Amino acid sequence: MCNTSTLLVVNNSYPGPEIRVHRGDTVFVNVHNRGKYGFTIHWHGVKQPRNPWFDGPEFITQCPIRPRTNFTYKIILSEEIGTLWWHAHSDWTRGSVHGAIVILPAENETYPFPTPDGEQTIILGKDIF
Ligand SMILES: [Cu+2]
Repeated sequence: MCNTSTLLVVNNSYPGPEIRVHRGDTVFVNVHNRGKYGFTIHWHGVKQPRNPWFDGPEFITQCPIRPRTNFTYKIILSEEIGTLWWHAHSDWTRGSVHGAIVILPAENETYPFPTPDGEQTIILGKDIF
């Protein structure tokens, strides 16, 4: 038996848009909440030294972004490299609001492994932490 469900997503995309940056970058992401519920975004695996107010856990480091408002995250990358991910961090919203953060080497660096022949996109599963 089939049924249809409505999901909260980012930019009509599931998973949400990929953020592609370089190691050591500072990234600004302006989140416009056009949904019906408040939520936050967590940048999973990004250490953000001395920058906890943009880490995203709801009611711990920030209040939810209310419907019809926006919030600009300042994401400070340090030693991270490779693929991390971002996801909503408020109750059930984390089930559908997520996407990849691809962190390439800095402009003056090479990969810490042989240069890949290509890339493959893998859709994240249901195990969300
Ligand atoms: Cu997380």
